[in-house]
Amino acid sequence: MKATAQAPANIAFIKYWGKADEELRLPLNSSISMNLSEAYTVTTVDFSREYQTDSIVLLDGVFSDKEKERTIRSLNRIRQKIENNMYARVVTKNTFPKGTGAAASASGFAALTVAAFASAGKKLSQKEITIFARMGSGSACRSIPDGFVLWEKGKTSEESYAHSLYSHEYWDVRDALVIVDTNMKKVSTTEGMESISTSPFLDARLAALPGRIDRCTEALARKNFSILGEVIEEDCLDMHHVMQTQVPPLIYWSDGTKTIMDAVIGWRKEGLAVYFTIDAGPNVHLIYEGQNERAVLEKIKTLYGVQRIIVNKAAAGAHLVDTHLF
Ligand code: 2P0
Repeated sequence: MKATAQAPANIAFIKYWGKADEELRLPLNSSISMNLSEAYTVTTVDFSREYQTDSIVLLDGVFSDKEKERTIRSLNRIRQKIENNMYARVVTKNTFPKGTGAAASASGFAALTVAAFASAGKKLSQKEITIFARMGSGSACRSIPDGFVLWEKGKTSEESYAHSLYSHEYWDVRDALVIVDTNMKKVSTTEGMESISTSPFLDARLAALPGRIDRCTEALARKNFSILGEVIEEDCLDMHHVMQTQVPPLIYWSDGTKTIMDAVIGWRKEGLAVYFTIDAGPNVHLIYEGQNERAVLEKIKTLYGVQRIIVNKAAAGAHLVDTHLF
């Protein structure tokens, strides 16, 4: 039976960087994110006896062999759970450029997991679905629940799941994803994380994280935007500090990235409440409240090197939709 799911990308306020267990994708730390309304993946899965093999197609793009293998490993875990040996046809599309730090793997594995279980007619709890999505790509578990999401690191696979802290309607926080570079990143996040322990600053990061998680959840609870923005920026810079001091160093920033970081700090001095965060790529997410959108967009337009801006509100989590891709 065909089933189609739509899943948002998410932007981490407190980042996931480093695994305690590579195979299960258990993270070294808990993380917090917001789902993005305009950056999402739609995936149709059809498990059927008619197919002799799995086929995986990305519309408007190309999957590498590695990515196909990883998708098939996810399908295998799902087949084991549903006790079924049927092959699947998978067709997927993204609304945003792949490999730009816009977390296509998060929305991709979230949509795949929801569509695959629905195609097999298997109902799981949301918690269980986040666990299966996590094994595809860690950050994918955060794209399943609604709105503002906490991924509990947990010590075992069953304990490492994501849940909603607040719905997408709770607070009008926005994320303007400023694209300065659409080239594929050179080092994948999975590969990059493998050498995290070579950074002399990892221990300091891990020691600071529980306090940061508390500050972030408290800022959300109180809707205190300046505390939220400060902790988001602090954690972004801290994660990139670790990345940049790994061996070999991972430097995801380009000139365009730094131009925007500097500009944001300047705009704040002028009284505009906007903060930046950056994932494993050169593009910059600007975080601000809805009431400041016009002012933020006016400012971005003055910058050199901006290719595209994707303005996001907080979004619902992964869900089934009626229109199939084939
Ligand atoms: C995050 N990132 O928390 C951080 C910020 C990248 C930088 O989660 O190996 O693609 O598939 O579990 O989920 C990217 O990590 O890594 C990520 P895998 P994933 O959003």
